[in-house]
Amino acid sequence: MERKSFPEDFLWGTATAAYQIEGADFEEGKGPSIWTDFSHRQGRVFSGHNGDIACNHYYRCSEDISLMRELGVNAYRFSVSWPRVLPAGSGRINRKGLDFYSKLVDELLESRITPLVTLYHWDLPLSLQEKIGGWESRDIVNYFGDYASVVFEALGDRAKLWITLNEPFCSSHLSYLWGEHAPGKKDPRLSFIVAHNLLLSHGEGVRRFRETVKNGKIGLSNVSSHAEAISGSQEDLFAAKLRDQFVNGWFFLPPVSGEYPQELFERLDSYGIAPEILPGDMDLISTPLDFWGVNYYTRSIVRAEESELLGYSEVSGDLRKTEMGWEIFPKGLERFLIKAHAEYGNRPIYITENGMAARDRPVNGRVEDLERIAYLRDHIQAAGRALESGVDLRGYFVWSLLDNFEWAHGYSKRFGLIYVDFSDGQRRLRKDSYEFYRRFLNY
Ligand code: IFM
Repeated sequence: MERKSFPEDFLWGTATAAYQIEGADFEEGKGPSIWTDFSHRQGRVFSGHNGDIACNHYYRCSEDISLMRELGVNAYRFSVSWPRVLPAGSGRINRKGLDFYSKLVDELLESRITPLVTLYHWDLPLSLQEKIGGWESRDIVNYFGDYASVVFEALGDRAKLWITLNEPFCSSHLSYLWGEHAPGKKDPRLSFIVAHNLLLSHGEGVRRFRETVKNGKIGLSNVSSHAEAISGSQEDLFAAKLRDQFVNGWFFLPPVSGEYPQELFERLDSYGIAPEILPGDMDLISTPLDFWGVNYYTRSIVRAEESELLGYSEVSGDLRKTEMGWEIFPKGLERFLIKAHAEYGNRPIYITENGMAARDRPVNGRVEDLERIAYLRDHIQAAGRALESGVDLRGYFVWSLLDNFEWAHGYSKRFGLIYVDFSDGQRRLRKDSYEFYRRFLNY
């Protein structure tokens, strides 16, 4: 499948997130985030890695834009660091922080690269965690709204494509159910409260957007997983449904239907951990959004397990796996896109993340990441097939432009099209997959 099989205005890009690439974590007026704190706590992140310097993108931004220009992308997805803009989470604005993003947007536009801006990709200002418990408190909704308004006002005259939150599934459950991400708590009840507050904040973000940004579009990027039952038994099929509701439905349905998925909600309710819904909550959550961001990496296979909180357990599949241990299943992307198109409010869709971690090593100045090339080729084809089936697909963003700080895995997992040598001044080296994508985009 070639680029010309896709619509001419299709967005082809790469994606990154602030804490994963920027570095300069204590510089230029930036405040600490919950990830600054978490990564500096012993035993939380692989080998004690942290985002203090990361890819040093804050200081090498122009070089990274040149690399994108050479690549031939026409879009770039990045996130704004809330504590870089509002060091204490609210109140005083750090002008240097806003200027950084403003210049980034200008340079992208000069390079004919459309910016797709994510407001929140997991780096909550630490002061809000300490002051109100972060996402655990409903008060966060207004704090997020105020932050969103500051950023919309600063960039919204030029940046027209926006995402409120990246993967609220992770900021709730990875952070609060399994405790693997900041702030590292393990409390099922809290994790569903956090998920609810994230969705409320998403709605508030969309509301503020309509007040401020003219001719813009805003959406939500979700983890998107294709769930399969291990057998055709009724119990396993129901388990797959619960898994689908937990990962996908919980975050894809309420914004378009104003309702949580019924079966999972009832199950949580029976354990006394369903979130409390106040009058007006679901109206705010379902403030109409313009598009979906689909972040697709893998599938999951499940079997019924009544003793588990969520009614299922995951089974390891036998397909080839990436360095993250995730099965490679491009067909799942096609199926998920068709499902999202049919079940989640018939909105335009951007694949806002897709890519794989591999054990990349430079040999004589070259990184031959053949598996990644195959992965990208097969997923782009799957996206093309979904488009042919009638899905309103508008764009595809490779995760990621650069090798970067992969959260609890630190720098041990490499997702980039560009190799970053973290032991040699963050030197960049184009991998073979960069060359593959460049050719795909240019011919
Ligand atoms: O690196 C992450 C990104 O921050 C969110 N989505 C998944 C990616 C790979 O794990």
